[in-house]
Amino acid sequence: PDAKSYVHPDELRTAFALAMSQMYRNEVPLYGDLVRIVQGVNQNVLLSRNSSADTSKGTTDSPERLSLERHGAIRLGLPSELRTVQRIFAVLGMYPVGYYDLSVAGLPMHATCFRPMTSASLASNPFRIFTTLLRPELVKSEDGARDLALQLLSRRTLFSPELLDMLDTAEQQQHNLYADQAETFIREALRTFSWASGVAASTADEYARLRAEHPVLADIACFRTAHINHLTPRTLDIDAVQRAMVSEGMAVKERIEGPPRRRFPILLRQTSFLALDEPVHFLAKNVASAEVNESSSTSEHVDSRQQGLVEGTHCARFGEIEERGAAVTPAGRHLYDELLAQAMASINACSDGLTYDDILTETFRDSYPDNLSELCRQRLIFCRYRCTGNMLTTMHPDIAALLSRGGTPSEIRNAIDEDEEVVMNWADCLVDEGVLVAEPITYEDFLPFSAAGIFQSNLQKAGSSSLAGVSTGEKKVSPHSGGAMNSSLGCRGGDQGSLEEALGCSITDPDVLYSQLQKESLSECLLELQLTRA
Ligand code: OOG
Ligand code: NI
Repeated sequence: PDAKSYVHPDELRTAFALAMSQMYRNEVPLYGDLVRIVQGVNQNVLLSRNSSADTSKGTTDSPERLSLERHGAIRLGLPSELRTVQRIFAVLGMYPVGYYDLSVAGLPMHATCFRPMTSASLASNPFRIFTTLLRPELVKSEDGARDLALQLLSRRTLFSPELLDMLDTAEQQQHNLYADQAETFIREALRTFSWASGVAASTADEYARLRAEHPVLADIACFRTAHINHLTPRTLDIDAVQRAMVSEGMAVKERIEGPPRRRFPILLRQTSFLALDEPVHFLAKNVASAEVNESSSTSEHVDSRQQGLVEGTHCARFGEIEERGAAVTPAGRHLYDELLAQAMASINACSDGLTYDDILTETFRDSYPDNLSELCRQRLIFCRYRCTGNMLTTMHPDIAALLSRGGTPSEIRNAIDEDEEVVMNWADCLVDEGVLVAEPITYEDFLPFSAAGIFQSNLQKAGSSSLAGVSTGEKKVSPHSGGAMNSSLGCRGGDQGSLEEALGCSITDPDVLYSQLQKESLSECLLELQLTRA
């Protein structure tokens, strides 16, 4: 019938994200509480913003986007798993953006973020999944933990046959699905990311061996699913949500990751409630030895022979909140990284009772501009430009020359590429004259040191002794080096090439996307001004 048409990937992503949120709420009820708190705080902030008509505070994202907005995280063990996950997310309009080397923080993994890339898709639903892949070569493993992990991983199947069928179908239909297919796809994809009642794929003993090597190894290799380990709603005031979480009695991570609280938010600030101890059912019998003893080849065959399960616990799943500010340029990022390092050096040298957050606030106050016009003028943030409707009085000769090079949008964009600084300076003038307004572009990505801080506060139980570097009170510990939960891992540097090989496609550089958005908005303004002048 001709009523049959494809579901738009943006719609599919929204349906998937809502279903995932519902699933996680059922699995981790505390996440439901978190969503409720965040919605309350966001409503208050929006009310007070409307009444003061204040648009200088950063995000101009719609309230609709805000209420839908969240990110999740999964941890994968094998390149082949990542390849299929990449295919799943492509159907949802999510593509790998950004490379995150987590070895800088002592974690044997690297990551990318699957997210929408166009401004229209981001506005419709920016749902993202931070996806890490184990780097077995970074696990020291003198006692065979690495081999055990790989053995366990080689035995599991994350994807149901129905899901794989649906992926083939979607790819035959240029990454599209009809409504009935979409329903199957979402149901089966969610299965991949569910907790699956905590039935482990290993024995308690195997789990203990991996955990002793590195807690993340056990979390990745001992389960049957690529369970999401948190879902993160976006808030407009993370400090208010943090206070509300504490007053509701949640065990909350001690400090907020990312930049300090500012009048004009940049990048990303994050905090979480700590991971919960959850019941796990371990296999009673070692699958490998069962295979040897009974020469059974399929794991299903072995599973059906499991006589009872052994009860245990696993601590990894948590709830996180985030506050998003402006995307910064490479120069803005460089300054951010530098000030972070400076604050860290100061806390280690400091002895007069200041907390890391005090020092961070102070370090940024003196050196990182905290208002829109200075941030723009110093080219520290990416902006989207709009015409206000005020007439252009004089055309700058350089711009006139630039416009004379062509009249189509793509010709103008090329001209901007060649003469970006001229156009940016001109944009500054027009903003001053009230012909253009600049709005910050929301940061859609992640921060590797923050991610490491979140990881480390959740991989071990609160108060656990080897948890390095996430405590505000502790002064001689670097808050971000994270450091070796296990001393075996040195800093080996990233390996984007091998992550891309696993993905089967290249990773997009987020700065390229932000810069494109900025230039597109400028070229649209140029065209509009030229037309209204003529
Ligand atoms: C991922 C942690 C990173 C974030 O928001 O920075 C992350 C994980 O724990 O698997 O989600
Ligand atoms: Ni997160």
